[in-house]
Amino acid sequence: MDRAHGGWEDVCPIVAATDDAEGNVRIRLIYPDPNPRVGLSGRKVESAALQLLAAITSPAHEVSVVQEHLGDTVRFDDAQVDLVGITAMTIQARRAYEIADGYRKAGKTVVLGGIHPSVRPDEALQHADAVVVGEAEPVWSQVLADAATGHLRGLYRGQEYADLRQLPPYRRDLFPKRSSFSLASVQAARGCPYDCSFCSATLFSGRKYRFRPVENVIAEIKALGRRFIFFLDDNIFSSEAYCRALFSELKKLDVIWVGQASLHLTASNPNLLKLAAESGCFSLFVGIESLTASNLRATGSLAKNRVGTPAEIGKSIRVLHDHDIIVMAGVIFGFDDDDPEVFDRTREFLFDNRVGHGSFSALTPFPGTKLFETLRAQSRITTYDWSKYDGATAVFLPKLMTAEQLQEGTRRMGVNFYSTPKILRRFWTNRHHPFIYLATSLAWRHSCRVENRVPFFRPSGSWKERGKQSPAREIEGSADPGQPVLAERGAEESSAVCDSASGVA
Ligand code: B12
Ligand code: SF4
Repeated sequence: MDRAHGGWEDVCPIVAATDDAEGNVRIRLIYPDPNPRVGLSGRKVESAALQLLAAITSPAHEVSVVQEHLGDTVRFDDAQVDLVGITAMTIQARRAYEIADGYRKAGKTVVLGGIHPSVRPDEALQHADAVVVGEAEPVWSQVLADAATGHLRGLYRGQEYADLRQLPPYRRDLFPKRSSFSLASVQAARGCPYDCSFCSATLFSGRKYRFRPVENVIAEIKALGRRFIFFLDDNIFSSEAYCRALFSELKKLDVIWVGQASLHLTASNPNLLKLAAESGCFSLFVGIESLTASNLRATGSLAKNRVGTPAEIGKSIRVLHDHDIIVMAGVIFGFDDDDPEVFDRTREFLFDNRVGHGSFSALTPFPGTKLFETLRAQSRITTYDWSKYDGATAVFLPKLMTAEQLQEGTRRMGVNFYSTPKILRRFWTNRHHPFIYLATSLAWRHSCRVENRVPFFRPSGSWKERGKQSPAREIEGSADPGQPVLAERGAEESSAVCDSASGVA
C-alpha cells in the first residue's frame, strides 16, 4: 500500500494504533465546495483536515480524496467506495448534506465531521450514518473498525482532546494538486485561552494550548521541501518559551511563513517579534476585529487585544511594520456599537496606518458560539440557511444599521481597500517583501472584484453599489436548529488554566 509515514510511526502512536484495524474499507474523503464565493478565500487552499484524517487512517484501508473547491468531481456511482468521510465548516454544511444524501442513496456509508457537524450533530445525523464530534484523532480508528463490521454507532466523541505529541505529518501524497498560493499548511499548536463571543475556536479546541513537539514540526517542514509555510494555529505567538524554540529552529531553514497572532502579544514583545521575522515570518493575520473599545469589551476580544483605541492599535501595528512584517488586519462589522459610519472610519484608519492587507467580514453568528445564542434569544437571526454564513451576507439584524447597510458596507470595504492607487500608496511601508506584497494584493484585489462582480475596467475607489443583493432572509427548511452540543465541554473548561500569558488572533 502506498503509505507515506516514513518512520513517523515511532513518534506517532496514533498511526501505530490504527494499524491494528480489521477489514479493508475503501474510504473517500471529501471537501465540499460551498460555491457562493468565487474569489480566493477557501477556493485554493488544500484541506488540512482531510490530509490529517488520511494520515491517521490505518494502512489496512484505502484512502482517496475529492476536493471540490480544487476542481475534483463528486461521483455517487463510484463502485470503488465503501465509506465517505465529509468535512464541513458551517458555510459548507448545505453542500456537505447534499453530497451525503447522494452517497447514502447510492448505498454508501457516510461519516460527517468538522466544526459544523460537531456543533450540530443531530442535524448532521439526519444525513449520515455517523458523526464525529470534535477532533477525529481519539475516535477515528473506532469509527473505521465499526464501519468495517457494519456496526456504526451514530455519534462518536473523544473523551479527551488529541495529544499533539502523537500527531503524524499530514498525508500530502494523496493531494497532487498544489494550491496556486503554494502555501503548505502546518500546525504547531491547538487551543485558545480566550473565548470571543463570535468565534468557534475555543469551543472546538479548548482553552488550553496543546503543542506539537518543535522537533516534529521542524521535521515535517523539512520533509515538505516547500518554501512558503502557512501556520494554521489560531495564535502562532502562543507561549514565549515554545515560540522561541520554534522560531530558533525555523531560522535554520530556508522557509518564509505566515500565521495568525494577537496584536498585543506580538507588539508587546519586540524581541520575540524580531526572532519571528528572522525565522522567515513575512506576514501576520491579526484579528483587530473592531476599532471601538465597547465592541471589543462586549465580545471578549479586549482580553486578547488589550488595546482598544485606534491610536493604541495604530501604535501596535507600527511595531510590526518596524519588523518588516506585513499586517493583515481582520476586521468584523456589525457589532452592536457599529453605526453606518464604521466603514469610513475603518477605511481611513487602515489607510493612514498603511496596513498591507485586510480581511473584512460581516459579523456572523456561527452556531455553537455565544453570539449565536444571544442573537437567537433576541430573535435577531434572519436565516438558518448555513450556505449564507459566508461572512459576506448579513444573516442577522444589526442594532445601529440595517442589514442592507451591513452587507453592502462590508462588501465595499474589500473592493475599495484593494484599489490599485491604495495598493501602490501603501507599498513603501510594506516594501520589505515587494513581490509577496504586490502579488498577494493583486490576488486579493481580483478576488474582491470577482466576488462582488465589479466590472473589469471600473476603478475600485468609485465603486458604490453592487446591485440587487438582498441580505439573507429566512428560507423554507431552515428552522431554528436548537442547542449546541460542544458548549458542554467548553463550559467544563472555563476555569482551565492556560499555560502562557497570551492572547490570540
Ligand atoms: C485554515 C482555515 C481556513 C482556510 C481553509 C483551508 C481549507 N481548505 O481547509 C481558509 C483561510 C481558506 C479559511 C476560510 C474560511 N474560514 Co476558516 N479556518 C481555518 C482554521 C484557521 C484552521 C482549520 C484547519 O485546517 N485546522 C487543522 C485541521 C487538522 O483541523 P480541523 O479542520 O479542525 O479538523 C479536525 C476536526 O475538525 C475533525 N474533522 C474535520 N473534518 C472532518 C471530517 C470527518 C469525516 C471526520 C471524521 C473528522 C473531521 O478532525 C480533524 C482532526 O482532528 C480554522 C480555525 C480553527 N481553529 O479550526 C478556521 C475556521 C475553520 N474558519 C472559519 C471561517 C468562518 C472561515 C470563513 C467562512 C471566513 C470568511 N469569513 O470568509 C472562510 C470560508 C471559506 C470558504 N468559502 O470556504 C471558522 C469556522 C466557523 C464555522 N462554524 O464554520 C473557523 C473555526 C475560525 C474561527 N475561529 O471561528 N479558513
Ligand atoms: S482570541 Fe482569536 S481564536 Fe481565540 S476566541 Fe478570540 S477570535 Fe477566536
